[in-house]
Amino acid sequence: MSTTLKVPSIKCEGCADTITKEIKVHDKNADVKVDITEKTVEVDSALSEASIRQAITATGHDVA
Ligand SMILES: [Cu+2]
Repeated sequence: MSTTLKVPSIKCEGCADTITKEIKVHDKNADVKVDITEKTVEVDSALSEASIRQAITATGHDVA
């Protein structure tokens, strides 16, 4: 299932890496695409949207 979330606090490649790694802690097979310009995170994974939101929030980023 693919979920796209808006994460306005994404500023750089470092943010993208941090978020990608944290999501992969919860699902190592997750396919994560971060668009730094659009500030979106697209996740193809078995994780629920709530779990993905929680993972992103845990990195200190805010999900819109
Ligand atoms: Cu950054």
